[in-house]
Amino acid sequence: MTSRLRTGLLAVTMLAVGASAASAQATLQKVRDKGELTCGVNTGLAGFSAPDDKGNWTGLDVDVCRAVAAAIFKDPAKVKFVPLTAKERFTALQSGEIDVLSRNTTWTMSRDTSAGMSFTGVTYYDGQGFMVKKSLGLKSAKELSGASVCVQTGTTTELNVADYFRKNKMDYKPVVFEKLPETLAAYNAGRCDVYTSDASQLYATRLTLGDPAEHVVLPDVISKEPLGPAVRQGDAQWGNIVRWVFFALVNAEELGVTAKNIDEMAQGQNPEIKRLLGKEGEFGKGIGLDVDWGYQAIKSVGNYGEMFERNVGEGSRLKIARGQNALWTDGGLQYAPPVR
Ligand SMILES: N[C@@H](CCC(=O)N[C@@H](CS)C(=O)NCC(=O)O)C(=O)O
Repeated sequence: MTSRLRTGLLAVTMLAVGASAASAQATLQKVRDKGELTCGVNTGLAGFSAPDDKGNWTGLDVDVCRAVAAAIFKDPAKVKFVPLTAKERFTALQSGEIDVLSRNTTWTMSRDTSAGMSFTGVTYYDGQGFMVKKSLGLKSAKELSGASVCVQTGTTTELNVADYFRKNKMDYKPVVFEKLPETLAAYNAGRCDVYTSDASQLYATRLTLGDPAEHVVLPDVISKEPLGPAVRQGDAQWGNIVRWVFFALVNAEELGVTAKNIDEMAQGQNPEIKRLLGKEGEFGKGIGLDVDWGYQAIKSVGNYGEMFERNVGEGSRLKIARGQNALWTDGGLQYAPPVR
């Protein structure tokens, strides 16, 4: 190779690297140019993301995106929701079809390191469980040897169930589907003995079965399913926006800031609250947003506890206890680094 050719090649390579680094940093700009955030969500899972008959989306995963939109646009309505199946979700993020994936997705090492995406936090600590018909009279998952198990493909659920039965030296027959309605219909029609998924989803989907009281969730929790939002790898600023918006919601709960009292709290003297709400310091700068990024997020969806209760807790049909999702100060796992 001549040295001119080599210099030329080097220049081309540097250009390409420069271009990809620039585009990698561009998600915030892209979102601003579109005038809305494109958010990948579940096709319909009560409490997490579900559209009503007018096409309004609600749920914990939905609120995460609304909070991000509010931090950017000062308007939680500037979000386009894209419903995705378990199998479709990662391609949608990798291809740029969505800006953030907020769809009951478990943070695992392979997804975080080898699938072109990065997780930004844990919005719901979950674990995998089993649901069976009450009439079977089962008390524990250990009694499931020989069972046929309805499960959705492209999920950690499918992998965990294989581990669980192997570890316990039990046989099972997987009955695998791509979509949730098919999986549930199969379970309901008796094509399998067991339906397995993240425990939160067992409670959500049980409500959609003919008579919920005919089904029981077994007490066994067989895995760790830390669910959280993910962004494309390589855009650190964008990852920081999604990460810190969620941290702001958790910090707000810890500091007693709610959607209702936020204006009053912003006038108070607590320096931690002043920083969180943009009354002191310029913490939005590092993420390319205005000083009131945290204020806007909290004002629009409430703090994490409010979001939890409204969507999946006492204020919802699901009535899930805070459990591991309580704040660390209440014996739970939710803990956010400080704004300072
Ligand atoms: N958290 C697990 C499971 C997520 C998942 O997709 N679960 C299914 C079973 S309920 C689901 O949400 N399906 C809804 C759909 O595909 O529309 C993962 O990230 O792999």
